[in-house]
Amino acid sequence: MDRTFVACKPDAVERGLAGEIIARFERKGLKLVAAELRTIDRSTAEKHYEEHASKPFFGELVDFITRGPAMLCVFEGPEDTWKVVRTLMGATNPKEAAPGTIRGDLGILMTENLVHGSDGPESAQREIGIFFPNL
Ligand code: IDP
Ligand code: MG
Repeated sequence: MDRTFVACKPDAVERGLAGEIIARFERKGLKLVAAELRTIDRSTAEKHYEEHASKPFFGELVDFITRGPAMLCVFEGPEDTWKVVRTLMGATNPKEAAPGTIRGDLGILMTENLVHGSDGPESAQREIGIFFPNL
């Protein structure tokens, strides 16, 4: 089985949408194998998003992801689980995300786009290791 990392971001938890988001992945056929409601600390957030460290929005992104509890999850499926998750998430900018996707149905702002999913098998392994080192 193949695993990936998902986070229902603080905006999703604030709006009471963590259950809705998790349910969409479950209905697709993915299995929830780990979950924890946790406020991510700043150094963990900076490590998680290190690929964006040089971007102008990095500070704002770290402020956002650490502003309150996020629902951190690991999902498992038969293959390419990261890709299945990304398809259900929709485009990064919710204004461009297709209807039927999480971001397309539930969000408007790029800075409050509800959900994170690893973008490949290597980042899935890396991010599971950051957030669930004992898994
Ligand atoms: P992804 O979440 O779809 O993988 P990334 O390009 O990895 O998108 O960006 C990480 C997160 O950074 C996005 O989900 C979004 O919250 C934020 N972000 C990306 N681009 C911008 C931007 O241009 N302005 C503000 N925030 C951004
Ligand atoms: Mg990304």
